[in-house]
Amino acid sequence: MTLHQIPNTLQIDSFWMPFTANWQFKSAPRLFESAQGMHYTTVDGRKVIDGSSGLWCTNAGHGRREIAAAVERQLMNLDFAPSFQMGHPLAFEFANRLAEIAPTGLDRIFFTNSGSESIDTALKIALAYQRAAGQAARTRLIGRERGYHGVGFGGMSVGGMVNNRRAFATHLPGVDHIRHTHDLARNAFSKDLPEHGAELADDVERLVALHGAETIAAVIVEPVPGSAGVLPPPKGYLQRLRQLCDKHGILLIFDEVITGFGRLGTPFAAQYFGVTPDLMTTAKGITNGTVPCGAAFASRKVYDGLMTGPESQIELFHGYTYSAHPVACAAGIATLDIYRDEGLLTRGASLAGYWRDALHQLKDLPNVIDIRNVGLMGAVELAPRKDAAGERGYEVMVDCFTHGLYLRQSGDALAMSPPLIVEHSHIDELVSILGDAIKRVA
Ligand code: PXG
Ligand code: PLP
Repeated sequence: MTLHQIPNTLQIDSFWMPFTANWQFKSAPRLFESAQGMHYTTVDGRKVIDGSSGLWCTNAGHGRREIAAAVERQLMNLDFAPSFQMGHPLAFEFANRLAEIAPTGLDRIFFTNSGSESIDTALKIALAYQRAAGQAARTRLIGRERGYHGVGFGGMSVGGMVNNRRAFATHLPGVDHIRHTHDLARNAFSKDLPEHGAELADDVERLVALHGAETIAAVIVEPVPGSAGVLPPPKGYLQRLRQLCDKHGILLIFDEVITGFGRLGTPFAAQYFGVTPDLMTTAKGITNGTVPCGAAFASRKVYDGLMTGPESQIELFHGYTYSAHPVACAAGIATLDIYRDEGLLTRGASLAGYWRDALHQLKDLPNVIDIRNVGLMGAVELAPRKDAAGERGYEVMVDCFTHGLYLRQSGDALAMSPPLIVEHSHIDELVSILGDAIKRVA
């Protein structure tokens, strides 16, 4: 089989692919068939190193037998159990295990099936909490430009990536956005956190002046925006955001769907930055990407604020058929066992320096206008071609795939975050393939 050729028995028309140029893809499909450890194998039998942990989710690497075994055991023992007015022990055990690694005090856990659902859940909890606290006028939700919070109407509305919003005219009312922090003029080629831009958090004051603090329920940000191309926050920015939210009685939500489960060398980014939000959204790495699952973490203040009784009252009219699905709980507990036994939630801390130095070696290659890193996340940004933004990035992504590296492209930025089992030799391999691709595409 030649490169990119697909089995001629495979019909590819019916699957409407998500976030994909379907027409372009189907004319030259890129198909994975299996995966083990740090590598995928394509349908034409080539090994491809996984530079982006699948879609930022396979934090413990691929093909983990312990998770597969736990899933099989669970399916045979209790395949489904309702979590509405019923329960099963594994859900409580999984929540307790998550609470053990959570940022201080964020130990009340609501299960979902994805990041998008976790965002919807956290936004709805924030609104319900404010209302229960006698602040029913606090209905506004504030996001940030360039933010990605999934694709539900809530997440889309607070999100700030223009292409994800444009075609869908109806957004939640009363949403506004603070400015993003990406500032190439001042911060290009920063190592770890950029020096400039903590004052951009003061944009919260602008929206408070415009709308009135008494109308704002919550601010939601990714501690490190991932989909927009890995944008580490300026030093002191998140601390300032926390102070301003406290000053104005606004809940702070961290969307840790990407940054959660060890990506920065701490269990969550909240711990890396020493800033604790009131609510935190997660998914992806919660089951090592194996079984769909997500969770919204809430502080005691938020949870207790909604537990007002009477005893027979349902406190939150919200939940999914598959909230705390037994198979997801089994996969999640097996995943947390691996993270604990292999020290993966902190392993990134010892690799971050090597990762940073390796990425920044690409600084002088053609068209490279920025390199960013924090923890085990990183991105290389290329200058856009005239009138063809994203084209160069796409070509580099395809060239990398052809030469054995899978990574994510966001416009002209190539975004990476390898599984946390990565070794120095893998980082060398990844950076070498990416560097050659950048030179070839030029
Ligand atoms: N919040 C954040 C911060 C995310 O990164 C979501 C919410 C939504 O999660 P679900 O599970 O509903 O997809 C995400 C998802 C990429 C890429 O490479 C990023 C995501 C998903 C797919 C691709 O940019 N992030
Ligand atoms: N649509 C219908 C008709 C339903 O009955 C349900 C759940 O019972 C849903 C949507 C929501 O599905 P889920 O709980 O899987 O999000």
